[in-house]
Amino acid sequence: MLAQMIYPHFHKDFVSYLGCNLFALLLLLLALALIIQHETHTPIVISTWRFIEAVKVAAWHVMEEGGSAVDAVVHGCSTCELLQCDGSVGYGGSPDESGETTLDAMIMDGTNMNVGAVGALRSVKGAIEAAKLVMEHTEHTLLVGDQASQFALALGLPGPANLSTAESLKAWSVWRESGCQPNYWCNVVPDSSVGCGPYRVSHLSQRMTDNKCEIFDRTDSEQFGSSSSKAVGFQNHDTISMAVIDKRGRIAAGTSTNGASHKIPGRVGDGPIVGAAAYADDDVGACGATGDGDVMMRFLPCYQVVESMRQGMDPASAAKDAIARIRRKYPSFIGAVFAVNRLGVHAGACHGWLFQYSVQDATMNDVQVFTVHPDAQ
Ligand code: SD4
Repeated sequence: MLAQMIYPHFHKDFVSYLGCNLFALLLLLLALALIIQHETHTPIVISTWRFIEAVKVAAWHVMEEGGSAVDAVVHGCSTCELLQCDGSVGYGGSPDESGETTLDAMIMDGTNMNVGAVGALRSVKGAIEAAKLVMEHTEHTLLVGDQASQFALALGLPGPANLSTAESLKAWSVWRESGCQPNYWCNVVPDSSVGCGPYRVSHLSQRMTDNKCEIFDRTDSEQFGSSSSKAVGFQNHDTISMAVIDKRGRIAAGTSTNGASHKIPGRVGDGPIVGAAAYADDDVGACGATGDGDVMMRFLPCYQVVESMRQGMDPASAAKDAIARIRRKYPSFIGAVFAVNRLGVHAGACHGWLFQYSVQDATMNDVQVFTVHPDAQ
């Protein structure tokens, strides 16, 4: 009132001022929405290697069916388990020293950081399904071995099944005939670099001549040969690690693998270790890894990637940094990671081998494969 007495046009001017500002605000919001829509590539599915079918199945689940990120990861990884992707996912691959195939898997829900995982799973083909049962029906995170199998069977998964195939048994007998080379033993007698076990712990005085574990080589990668002579190498990789962002922005990640060929029975790799082979957080993004799990799990590279992105690193720098941290201590390790932030921006980094990862996002009609060259050092 007072304002109107002093300045008669106050009301009119104020209303038009308000109107103009509201209009500007609406324009701003519209522009912001357009920018965000343009910048986000979600929903998105990313998987290690050229696992086209697995990505398609997961992408269909989130994009066509509007399903959850967790279910998409499980569908995608299950597809690879059934297809025995490149022999290193699912039954019939990576026989251990006794010829048996065992499976590792994990699923992580980045909305509530809930995780289920199984390690050294026997007699059950559906490893990622078993991991999901752990996540959804227990307060535990990781079940292993025979007891994990009993748990999965009791909760309805098909089995018990024989996880060996004619091919895996053949690979095992070829390995036996080659004097059990390569293997994962060191500092034992008889010398594990020339023959089979059973092995015993070698005395300190004998160690001068014993083969050393390559993983102790931190300075000279030439000295003990490269990792490609080990069981995880160029011809033997392909664990599936997958990350999915669904329509609601929920992020999940998971892994399924039969591990490393000729592993010592009982060995559990990085696959079911949270933050090692996969990690997800709705607030930030996700990561998947593949490679020499025995070394990589010591660095939790996927946890590192997600935390680096949380601190502001872009996905490419975060992936490179995680690989560099391992390389500094283990110059001859073989491994790779992919990183994806919550907008669906992705990148990969690798060391010791050429890495490929597969992507389908909301803007793509089909799966695209990205190739990442190893870092220079
Ligand atoms: C493992 N990380 O069990 C797996 C093997 C792998 O590419 O990823 N190979 O160590």
